[in-house]
Amino acid sequence: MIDSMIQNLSSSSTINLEDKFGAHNYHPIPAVIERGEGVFLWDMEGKRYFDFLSAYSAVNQGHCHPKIIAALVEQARKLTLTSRAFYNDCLGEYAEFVTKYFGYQRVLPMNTGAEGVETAMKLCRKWGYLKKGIPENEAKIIVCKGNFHGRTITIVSGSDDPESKGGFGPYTPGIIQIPYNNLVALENAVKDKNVAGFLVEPIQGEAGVIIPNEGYLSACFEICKKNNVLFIADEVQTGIGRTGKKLACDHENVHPDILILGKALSGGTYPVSAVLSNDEIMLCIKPGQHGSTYGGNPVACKVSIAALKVVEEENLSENASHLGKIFIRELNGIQKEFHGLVSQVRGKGLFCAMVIKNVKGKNAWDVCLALMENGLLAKPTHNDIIRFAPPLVINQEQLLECISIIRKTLREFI
Ligand code: IF1
Repeated sequence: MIDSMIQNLSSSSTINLEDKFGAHNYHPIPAVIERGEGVFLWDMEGKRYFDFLSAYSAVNQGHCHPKIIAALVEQARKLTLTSRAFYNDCLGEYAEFVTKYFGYQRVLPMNTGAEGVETAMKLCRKWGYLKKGIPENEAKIIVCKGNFHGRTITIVSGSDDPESKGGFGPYTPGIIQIPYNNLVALENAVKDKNVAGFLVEPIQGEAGVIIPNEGYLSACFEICKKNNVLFIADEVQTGIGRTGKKLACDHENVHPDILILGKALSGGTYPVSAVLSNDEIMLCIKPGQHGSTYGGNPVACKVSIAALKVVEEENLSENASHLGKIFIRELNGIQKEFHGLVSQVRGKGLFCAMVIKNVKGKNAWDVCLALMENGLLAKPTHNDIIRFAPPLVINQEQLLECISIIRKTLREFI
């Protein structure tokens, strides 16, 4: 009976099931995706879409990349999980590969981006007590207004977004908010000798692809170094080729003291995150003081190696840089052509956003519904901003086709 029910599901009946039996913690664009390949997604009725969200930059390598899936399947048939109670035959190889790939001495493997951020915060505090001499329980971490680092109670304790934070108190103490892209604010905040670290997104993704001034990151790094404060980069969304470099920090030659990765670390095939640092910082955490059941599991290790190799073999950072220049040039042209509807466009590599004015009672959500009808999937953030972030495997012909879809769609609103 159950099988027959499942076989007859359609998009609308699937949505109804989720609505009836699932938590209501999301309001998705009403596309029910059944299959993905490269830059494309297909819904249950077989309609094809260009994916311009990439699962928030987790699918940089394209949906179901054959080499990553092969690594996943091969390892899954052999050994999936031992926990860290024992060694497994993949973690050593992965630890060497990923630390050399990003230029660090050590990696602490976790699963989700939020776990990576929590790990970095615990590591930073521990370093503050053991190495900086901050009095116990007095360590502070600076974060930026407009941040999004995940949804745990400690992480939202540093959020200024009422949707993410409201109603989840009491909050974790020791997190200081300063304005993003404001060096004076950071210089003032680090004067507090109990500050252990500065946690920052090189580009604020959820805030709407907010790109700081040229030189902001390198200046922040220098302020942190001068004040013995750890510079912690959350590259969960900006990393692994998205902005046209391996890491967004690479645009300013900044080497974070602690680097947080997630999402595309597995090419969207498996929850994999990682915290990278040097011996002096990473070895502050001793056996039994941190970890997780799945952290560093064999499947995650093999999938992550395959996912990172794909980025190099297919020159995905370079492709994002090259096509990103074309994309932002075309978006600037679209902004001028539709200036009554589009107030701003911005982007770096294939990490772009368009700010939509409310026109005739229509908003960014309506534009995304129309884009969906025209075969392109994107989703607004903060009501008026549409993020455009296709998989980095997109080619120029596909990008130009998507630019035509965006133009065609906007014409429907003027
Ligand atoms: C959702 C937002 C994006 C992140 C950065 C850590 C994490 C994220 C810079 C945590 C995760 C995801 C979460 C996902 C949607 C998406 C998102 F809209 F929520 F804010 F990308 F902007 N650091 N971002 O962007 O990683 O624990 O999710 O693996 O919660 O709906 P995670």
